[in-house]
Amino acid sequence: MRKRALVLGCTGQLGSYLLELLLEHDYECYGFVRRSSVGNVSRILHLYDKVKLINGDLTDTPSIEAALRISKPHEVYNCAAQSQVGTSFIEPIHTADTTGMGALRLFEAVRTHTSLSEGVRVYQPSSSEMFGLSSAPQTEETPFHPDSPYACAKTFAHHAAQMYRRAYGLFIACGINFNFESPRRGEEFVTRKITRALGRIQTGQQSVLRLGNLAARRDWSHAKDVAQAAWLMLQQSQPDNYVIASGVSHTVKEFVETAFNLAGLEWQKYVVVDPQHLRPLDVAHLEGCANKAKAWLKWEPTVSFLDLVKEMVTHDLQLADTESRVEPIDGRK
Ligand code: GDR
Repeated sequence: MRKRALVLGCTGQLGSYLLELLLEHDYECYGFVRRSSVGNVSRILHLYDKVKLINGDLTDTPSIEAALRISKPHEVYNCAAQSQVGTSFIEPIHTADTTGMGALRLFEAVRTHTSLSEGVRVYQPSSSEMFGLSSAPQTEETPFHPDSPYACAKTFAHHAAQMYRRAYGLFIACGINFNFESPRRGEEFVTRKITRALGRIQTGQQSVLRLGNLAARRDWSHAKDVAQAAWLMLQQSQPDNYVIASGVSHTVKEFVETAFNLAGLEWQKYVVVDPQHLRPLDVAHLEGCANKAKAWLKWEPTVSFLDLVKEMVTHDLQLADTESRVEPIDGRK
């Protein structure tokens, strides 16, 4: 029998890579999609005829229950959230409602719904942001010090996942994900903001790149590798928590330098530190130790920092080049 998977947040970076992976493994795939008047499906357009999409929202319990009823999943991947840390300071309630309560609504819907809870396996993406100021390298045992509304919401969801395991025997596995990137990364996150700006600078469409904290140190891996880890977690006999990280960290400044060097540009000529992009609190150093995932899941990150930056820069230089050549038709001619 073909396995069925429901991917919440399937239009996002991680959700789209997960759909590809699950289709490769011959799953019958369902995607849970938030309605949007401007269209938010560009990352999964190439999968449209292979995935059944169900409209819904993590703030709306009946729509989650309907998605579970329709898809009858063996595996549920909760990739839906308000995932921007900076935005969470501006929209703390919305972030708590989607990222924190949204996960709880899903767990509760799985628990109470049908015969599902018997066999269904749930993947919950927890976040390295939960560690806050705990010193690096961080492991599954490192204490949490959430320092943003987003981190608080993720910590709540992480604890709820474990409580649902213990109280009801639900299979909920948590990937404690460090930063993960790709050419599909949203443009408001720092890596993609940098590579998109680089392309526009190269093609004369932008002259200045305004950034915030250049000293922040992050552990960046490829989103495809994180999708692979998520799937592996649900193939185990027991649910557990796993740090998913490359084990190497770089500062935002190092990302900028690497990207600009690849394009042959001097970053100092273009980058301006703008206080508007500083957060009220910003985690200084995140660097994960993924030994547990390596030992139990046989997971390994496959893309180095340099190859990740290269892939994003190459993609965004091409994209900007294409954009720069789009000329509206002059209706007078
Ligand atoms: P992060 O990712 O907050 O680590 O969370 P982000 O790319 O937004 O920031 C990384 C670091 O860069 C600094 N920074 C800037 N960030 C943004 N977005 N824009 C800027 O202009 C800028 N300038 C400097 C930030 O202050 C920060 O220190 C990501 C998200 O994907 C979360 O959902 C996920 O849980 C964690 O990674 C692990």
